[in-house]
Amino acid sequence: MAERGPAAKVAIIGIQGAGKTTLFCALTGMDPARAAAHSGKTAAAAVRVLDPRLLAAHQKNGPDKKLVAPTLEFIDTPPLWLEGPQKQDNPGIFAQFRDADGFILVIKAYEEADRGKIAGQIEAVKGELFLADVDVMQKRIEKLRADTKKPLPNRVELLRELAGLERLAEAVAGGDSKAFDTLKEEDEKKVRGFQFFSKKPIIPLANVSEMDLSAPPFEPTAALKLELELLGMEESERASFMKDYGLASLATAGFPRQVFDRLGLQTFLTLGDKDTTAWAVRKGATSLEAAGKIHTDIQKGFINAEIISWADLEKAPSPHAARQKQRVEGKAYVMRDFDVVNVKFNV
Ligand SMILES: Nc1nc2c(ncn2[C@@H]2O[C@H](COP(=O)(O)OP(=O)(O)OP(=O)(O)O)[C@@H](O)[C@H]2O)c(=O)[nH]1
Ligand SMILES: [Mg+2]
Repeated sequence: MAERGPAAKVAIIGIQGAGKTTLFCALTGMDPARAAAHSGKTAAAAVRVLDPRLLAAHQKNGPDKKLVAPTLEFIDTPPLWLEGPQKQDNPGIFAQFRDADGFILVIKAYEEADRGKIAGQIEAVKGELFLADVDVMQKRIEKLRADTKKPLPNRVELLRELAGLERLAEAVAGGDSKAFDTLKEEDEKKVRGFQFFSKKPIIPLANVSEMDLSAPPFEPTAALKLELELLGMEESERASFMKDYGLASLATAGFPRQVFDRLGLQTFLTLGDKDTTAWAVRKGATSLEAAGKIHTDIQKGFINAEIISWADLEKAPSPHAARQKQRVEGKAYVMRDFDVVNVKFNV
C-alpha cells in the first residue's frame, strides 16, 4: 500500500494567547518547549483519527494485524490578530497555511475579562482571513481589468471571471462567505485554485479556565492548559485528577474525530489479511470514488463493490460471518459511514 497523505489539513487560529499552541501540543503530543521555539512561524504535525468503530473492527479482524487510521494534519499558527501598537502586517503568514482544508478558531475565554468578548474574537479573526482573501481577489481583479481591455481571444471568458470575482470580493469584504455556495460549477472551478479561506469551515473552540468547565459558553469547550497538564501525567494520577475536576473524558481526545466529521469527511474500511485500514472519503462519495482512494488502478478497472454495512459487521462474530450480509453494489452507490468494502476490479 502506498504511503497516504493526511485526509485534511487543519490550521489552528486565534488571537494572541488564545491557547493555540497549547491545543496543538495536546493534540499532537509535541513538547511545549519545542512548539514554543516555532513562535512567529507555523508548525505542523499529523494526528491519527481513532474512531471507536475502527478499534472494534481491528479487534474483530485480528488484533495482531496492522491498524491503519486516517490522519489529520494540524498546523499551529502565530496570532492572526494583534491589538493596538503591536498590530503588524505579516502577509507572508497566510501563504504558510493557504492549503488548509478548515480551521479551528481557539477562543480565549479563560480569564474573567475575556468572557464578554467571544463574538468579537470570532469576528476579528475571521475578518483577518477574509481580508487576506479580498487582497488576493483584488490583485486578480486588477489583472483581469487590464487584460479585458486587450483584444484577447478569450476576452468573453475573462469578462465573466471578472464579473464573478467582483461580486465575490464585495460579498467577502462585507463578511459574507455564502456567495461561494451560489457560484455556478464552472465559476467555482475558476476560483478553486486560489484556495480562499473564506469558503472553508471554521470550528470555534472555547478555551476556558477549569473553574468554568461546568458552564461552557458553547460546545466544543475545553480547559486546554489543564488538559495538557493531565496528558503529561501517569494514567492513574490523571484518572484521579480528572475525577476531582468532574471530567469524564478529555475534550482534546475526541477532537480529531469531531473535526474529521465537521470537515465533511467519513470513513470506509477494508479488512485485509495483514491489515485493518480506515480510509477517509468525503460524505456523499460513491463507491467508485472510494475505489480511487485505495488505488487509481482499482478505480479504473472497477467492476463492483462488495459492501458490508457497519451494523452488520458489528453484530457478526467475525468478518467471515458478516459476509452472509454482504451486498454487491455498482459504481454509483453512495457510501455510508464505516461500510466495509471489497472492490472487484479488472487489471
Ligand atoms: N489559565 C489558563 N491559561 C492558559 C490556558 N490556555 C493557555 N493558557 C496560557 O496562556 C499562555 C498562551 O498560551 P498559548 O497556547 O501559547 O497561546 P497561543 O494562542 O499559542 O499564543 P500565541 O502563539 O502567542 O498567539 C500560556 O502561558 C498558557 O499557559 C487556560 O486554559 N487557562
Ligand atoms: Mg502559539
